[in-house]
Amino acid sequence: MTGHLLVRRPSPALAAGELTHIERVPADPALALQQWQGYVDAFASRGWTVHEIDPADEHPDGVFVEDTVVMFDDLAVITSPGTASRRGETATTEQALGALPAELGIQVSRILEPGHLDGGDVLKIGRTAYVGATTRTDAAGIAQLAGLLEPRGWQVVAVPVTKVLHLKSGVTALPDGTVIGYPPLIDDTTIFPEFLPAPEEHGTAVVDLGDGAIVMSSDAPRSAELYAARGLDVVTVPITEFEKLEGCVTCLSVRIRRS
Ligand code: CIR
Repeated sequence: MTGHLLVRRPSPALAAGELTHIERVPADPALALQQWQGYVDAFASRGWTVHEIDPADEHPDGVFVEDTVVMFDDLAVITSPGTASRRGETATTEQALGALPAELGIQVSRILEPGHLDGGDVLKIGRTAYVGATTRTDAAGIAQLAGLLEPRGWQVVAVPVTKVLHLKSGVTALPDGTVIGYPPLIDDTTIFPEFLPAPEEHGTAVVDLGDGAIVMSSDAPRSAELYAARGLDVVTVPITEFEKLEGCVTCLSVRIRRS
């Protein structure tokens, strides 16, 4: 199973992006562009159709498109970013969704001010959406999301997150639904029915590439071995310049699946 991939090339101003939990280390925009291309190629070479959202160079964090829209089946929920510098990113994401093939049947809803929600706070497992309560995502944003999803058969579970930027900075899920995370950065691992500790901080973020493959950071070799030992085809990509900005493999794209 592959699908359509929404991405946005990194801004030359990437190094000025927001930082909440880590110290600033200068990011190199030229290396970031090269790493971004490698990330996109990992999907394209496995059959994903890549769609570029218009550049938003005035937004240093614009490359982290996951924060601007979350897909639930055919429903695209345009978010309401929790930090002012990122609020202008959603309009171009919505335009890009409008340009996708009509046969995908995508409907669009929006989280509205004064509620806030960043896509990086939403972890989908089966028909459950775990939503991080963070500095970016507030109770009003979570309530609006629940109002959109519960009538569509989804369960929304709020998760306290205090040690990392977004819920998915600390945990993501393997294709079989097992939640993986680095315990020192997680408030409460018992929320998740199946939890597997990752041995490295940068080993907690994976994206399902389809057909038993995942993509993850190359900065977590022990975690990569752990997932490979579970029978997964593990593709690693260097994303150091995005990690300097509290980004990870999930943040750099939005996946729209087709079976
Ligand atoms: C920010 O603070 O918004 C960016 N520097 C990093 C966003 C990372 N996005 C994500 O985890 N989904």
